[in-house]
Amino acid sequence: MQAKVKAHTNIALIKYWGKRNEQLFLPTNNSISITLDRFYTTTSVTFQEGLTADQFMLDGKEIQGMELQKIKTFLDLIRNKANKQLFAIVESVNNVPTAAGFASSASGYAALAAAASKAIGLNLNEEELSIIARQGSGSASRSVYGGYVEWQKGEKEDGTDSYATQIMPADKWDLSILSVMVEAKEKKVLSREGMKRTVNTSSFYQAWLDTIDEDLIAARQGIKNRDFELLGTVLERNALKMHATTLASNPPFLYWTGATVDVMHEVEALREEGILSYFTIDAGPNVKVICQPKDETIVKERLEQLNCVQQIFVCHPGPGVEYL
Ligand code: 2P0
Repeated sequence: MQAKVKAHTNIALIKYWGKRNEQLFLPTNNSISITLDRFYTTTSVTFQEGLTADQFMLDGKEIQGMELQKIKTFLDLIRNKANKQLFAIVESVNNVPTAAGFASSASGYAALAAAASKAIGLNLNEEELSIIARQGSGSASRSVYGGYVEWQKGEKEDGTDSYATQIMPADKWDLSILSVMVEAKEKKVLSREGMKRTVNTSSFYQAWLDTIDEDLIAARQGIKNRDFELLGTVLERNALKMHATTLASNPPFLYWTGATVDVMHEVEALREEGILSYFTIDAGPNVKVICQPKDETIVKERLEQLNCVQQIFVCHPGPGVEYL
């Protein structure tokens, strides 16, 4: 009763920013992402007779307290689905630079969902797996698949139609995603708390909801037609809109620093010179810059010249969950 899985992080092009049901992780809107090749979590799960509690090892260290409780609650979903009440040993290794603004929750819960469900003997298809992963962390629903992915918000209140599907595999369109690390400080408002405050108080949140469909339509079309300018324009606009909702929250909050804005301006300058590149920003100060592989070297060089840039990690579209 053992399985080992590797799952990759993803970067949202159209953001998941708000839940309609916090317990089931049901989002207010669909989101679209690219699964990345370079950053991943490897997790092995062993269900065993005779254990008296779940055990969780992360990067070689035994984890207790709240983090262990979260894993236990998540494993309960899988135990209940399989109707088997056995405890597990979970061993995870993160290859994710969390300081660079990548959350390990997407790859972490996608890997855990796949490894635990296989180990316990559930034979889930990708949609069922996505539904389980979603209940660990919303963005994990997308990391089940490789390449270009859309998480359907679903209509039902029980969450059975809220899962991700693949728009296009990774090998159909290569793009360069440069993760530009400007600062390694802890973020002030965690994304879970930030999206909650936004939903509850932002005077711009209705505008976010009113315009999400047009962004989704443009992003899907940009991906399917491999129209980089169309995709880039909409992903940048969508990220700025997400951050505008935080500014109109009560109390308001801003994830950017001066360095974030410097990178944004450099991306704009590159575009004015005819080098197409676009930025997106998640719940922190770091920036992801997306360009075509032919421009990867020049974009990286130009961004490295900025004093505020500490490090740049270059990623490309990558695979979904892999059973090892
Ligand atoms: C996203 N983010 O679509 C958005 C954009 C951050 C900004 O998904 O509460 O860790 O675990 O469902 O998935 C980060 O939030 O939140 C996130 P939970 P999650 O990638």
